[in-house]
Amino acid sequence: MSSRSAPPEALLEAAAGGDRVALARLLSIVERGGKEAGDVARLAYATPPPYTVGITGAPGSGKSTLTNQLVRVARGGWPRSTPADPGTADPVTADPVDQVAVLAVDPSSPFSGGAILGDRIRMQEHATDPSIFIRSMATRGHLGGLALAVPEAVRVLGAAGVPLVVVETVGVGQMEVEVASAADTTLVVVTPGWGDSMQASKAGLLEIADLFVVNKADRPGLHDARRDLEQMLDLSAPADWRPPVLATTASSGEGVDELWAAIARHRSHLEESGTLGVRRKARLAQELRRVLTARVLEEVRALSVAGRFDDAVRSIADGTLDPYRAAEELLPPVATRSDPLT
Ligand SMILES: Nc1nc2c(ncn2[C@@H]2O[C@H](COP(=O)(O)OP(=O)(O)OP(=O)(O)O)[C@@H](O)[C@H]2O)c(=O)[nH]1
Ligand SMILES: [Mg+2]
Repeated sequence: MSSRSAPPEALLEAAAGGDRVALARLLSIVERGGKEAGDVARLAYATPPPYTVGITGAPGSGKSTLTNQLVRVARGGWPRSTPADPGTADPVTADPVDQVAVLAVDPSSPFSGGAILGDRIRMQEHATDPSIFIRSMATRGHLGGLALAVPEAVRVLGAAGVPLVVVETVGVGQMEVEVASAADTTLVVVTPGWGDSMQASKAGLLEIADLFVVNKADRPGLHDARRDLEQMLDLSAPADWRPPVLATTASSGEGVDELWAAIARHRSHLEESGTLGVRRKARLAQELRRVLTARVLEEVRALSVAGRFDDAVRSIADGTLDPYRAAEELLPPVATRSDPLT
């Protein structure tokens, strides 16, 4: 059977059995969006989500190198750490991660070129490892497409049996932040000397970061970067989780074990406090809002090419109609439509 024409059920079954081509096809469907993506969603959302780690930060800060290292460490399993003993990662792994998927997301680029090609090369040491699945996702035309596609892709990976998904996003703009924060644990990567260049985005970063990573710790300025972040955290409203600031040298792997242990601690914190469920629900609400928005925009697009639209424009030009009444006629207010949820 050619999996190109295979129904989503068959593709997902094959993907869960380790068929990477089937998994890649499912993700391509999700990336394209539309009705087929909806059919895949019906299956993907029936399974609980995988644990998701988001990594964001300025271009070139070392996210891919860090992801590469994290994947290596994660394959050893979740470190055993208890709240009473948060500093140490037990070398005996409690819960080996038998599969890891990496989604490299580039909202700034409509093509899977440049930076992502570089990522592929950096991830090559894992390329032949059957337990690691790497995929890049770029914007395919429609605005907001990635914000819809990435969470669905994560769910597809989960439904295919992948317990851990790392989502790397390039950049620190609004879209990147939205994509990155669609994770259970969000890492914000900065480098020594980051402060001046990212002044404007500091507040936004603070909002999404569960952990700060000062990467390129081998470069001068580590101390200042850490102090800068700690001061910023001091000024923010106290919460039950204060994002720790970790230092890594991704190119050598230094600090990555500690980073992984900190991710595990954050996960334990979320699970034990019940925050994980609350946050996931909030993200689902956000996702549903996005899907609704996309539908409305689709309707608007369809309306604006219909004959009735041109008629309305003519009437507005004649002075017999105004844009607001025209809009109401073309798209009746929600209250007057039949409510699909009742
Ligand atoms: N000195 C030093 N260089 C590093 C470190 N980590 C990464 N690099 C180098 O920094 C450059 C960028 O690393 P990437 O991992 O591609 O950074 P990135 O954040 O994924 O980059 P984009 O995806 O393009 O935004 C590469 O040349 C890395 O080898 C580090 O800890 N120390
Ligand atoms: Mg990268």
